[in-house]
Amino acid sequence: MKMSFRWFGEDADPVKLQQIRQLPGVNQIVGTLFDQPAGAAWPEAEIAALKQQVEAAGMKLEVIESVNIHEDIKLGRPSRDQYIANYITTIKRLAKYGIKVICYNFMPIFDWTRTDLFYRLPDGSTDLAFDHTQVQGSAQAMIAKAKAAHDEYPMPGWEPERLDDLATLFTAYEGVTEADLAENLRYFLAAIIPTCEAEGIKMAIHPDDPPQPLFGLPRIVKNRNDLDRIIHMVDSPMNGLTLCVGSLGEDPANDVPAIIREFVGLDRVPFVHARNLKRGANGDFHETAHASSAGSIDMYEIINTLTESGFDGYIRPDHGRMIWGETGRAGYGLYDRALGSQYLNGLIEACAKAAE
Ligand code: CS2
Ligand code: MN
Repeated sequence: MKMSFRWFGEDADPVKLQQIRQLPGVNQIVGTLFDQPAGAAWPEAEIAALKQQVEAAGMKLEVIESVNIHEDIKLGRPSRDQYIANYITTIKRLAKYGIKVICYNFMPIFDWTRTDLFYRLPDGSTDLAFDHTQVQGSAQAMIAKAKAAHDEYPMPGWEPERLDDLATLFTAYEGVTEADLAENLRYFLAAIIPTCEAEGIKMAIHPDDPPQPLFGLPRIVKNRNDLDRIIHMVDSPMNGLTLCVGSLGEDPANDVPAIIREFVGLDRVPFVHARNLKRGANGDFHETAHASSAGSIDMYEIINTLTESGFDGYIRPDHGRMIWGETGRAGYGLYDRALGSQYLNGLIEACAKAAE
């Protein structure tokens, strides 16, 4: 397994490459061009510069997270073909600079959704949390509520400057069913996978987070059956999954070790996100430190199952707590993800040696 660390770029990330470089056994950066809007063809010069920065710091750049999907592709609008053409251009340019895996998601309107970015844990640290009672009601009611509130920290995706766009987007999704969204994903994959095959790039779709429908929007990457449907939409080793332990694990009905065994066994998992969380009732949860003892997920079982299944792809710690007074991007500070990387490396070494 190749231990990696997500980094948002020199301007967007308070964490420095030189700091990541000092983590033992972390040799891979999961990079992105943070400023590129969904639908853009990524400029080659910026890809080249990112690669150069990472290599100058003594690490490798082989995974990109994320190349975001334009809403017109998810909605199946006629204009999607132009955005798909741009996506293909981006794939070719990334391949030219040695990228092997692209992590992406197919969630309408929002990426991950949390109701609290500063949930306080008993040890005084903070982490991300989800409380279903705060996301009840229609999209219209949610928008009205968000407009009336003057929160210092609105829910991610519900920032005041985005609310008018949100209303338009929600209208566009009226009547779009799960079957429609799945068909639009299939159309996208059918268009891009031949290029991925030619260029040697694996696509790795990220699960919906949380893995349940929200605000009446369709969700199609929630559980084992969804993943099974996706890998068969276009039956190619380049059409793969990001196995996000935390996202899938938020639903107690998901048997994450069984999902690992099945899809790693099929060689469809190029990328793993490893994090822990504590589940509450009704789909509620808060995130925790990575250790098994901190949350509901047995991380030893996760790493041991990956080892037994022969997983040799990229893995990274996922969201971390904010500890030791660190400020910055919630979920993506240095300290707790650094601890997570070392804990995971310990489990990986122990499981590998036990299997020898
Ligand atoms: C990530 C996602 O921060 C996170 O939760 O796992 O934002 C992920 O990068 C995207 O969904 C992938 O497109
Ligand atoms: Mn994830």
